[in-house]
Amino acid sequence: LPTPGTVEFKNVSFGYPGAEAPVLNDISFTAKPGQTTAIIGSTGAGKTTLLNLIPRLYDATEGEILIGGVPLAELGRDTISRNISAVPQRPYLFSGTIGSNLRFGAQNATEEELWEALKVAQADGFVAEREGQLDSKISQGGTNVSGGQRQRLCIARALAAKPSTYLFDDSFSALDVNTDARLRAALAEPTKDAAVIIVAQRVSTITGADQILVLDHGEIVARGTHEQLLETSETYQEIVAS
Ligand code: M5T
Ligand code: MG
Repeated sequence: LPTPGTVEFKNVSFGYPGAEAPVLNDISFTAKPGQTTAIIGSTGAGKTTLLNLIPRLYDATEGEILIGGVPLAELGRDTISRNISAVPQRPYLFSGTIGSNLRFGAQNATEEELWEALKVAQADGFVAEREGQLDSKISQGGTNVSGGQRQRLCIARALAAKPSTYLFDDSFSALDVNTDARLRAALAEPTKDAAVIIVAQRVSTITGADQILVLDHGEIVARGTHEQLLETSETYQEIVAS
């Protein structure tokens, strides 16, 4: 890819098949490598839908999405999945070992690399305590680990794949504030050359973002840094106050 990582939305609109009203309206932004782009907005605003368009879970109804300057439609599924790691809002583990779950998308990762990813994701501690460690079994759907552990294992899985673009859908809100802060600080180094897009519930998760997009009813109603938005956006002020 010419400029790997860059995600560009050009006047993107989207409606779910069969639904009357569009869920996203005329969305334009660029998420650059080495930067964090945050998306915040009330429930139902369209944050997950927006993220899901990037790995082509759905295709935009109007407009265009480019990755590394290339329209999504021209990139093969393989290229897309090799370059993008997405941590979904409801992260999923399949039955198998912790190691095999982490190697999904990173088949050749060494054990050392897996532990490194676990460490960044603040998951090394509880994995080390489990009998068998990387070989310990995960039940179907990951029901034998807690929700927060599942989330951190999925973050570790995303890191192990070493993609050029990261998508985190509300991946930090199940964590306590301290773990959230530690995890995001640890993420800085391994994601330093990647485009990182974070959907967040908590403002504290994204105050350091290079750009924050405020999404409301499928539209970007404001954008800027935390400091800029505090001055310019009533919607953002309401989110901060809530
Ligand atoms: C935005 C509708 C949803 C809402 C709007 C995922 C999904 C959503 N919707 C569908 O009709 N079908 C679907 O498969 O689209 O929903 P969202 O993108 O999930 O919003 P969000 O991520 O900002 O909300 P939340 O609660 O995760 O903060 O009208 O019904
Ligand atoms: Mg969502």
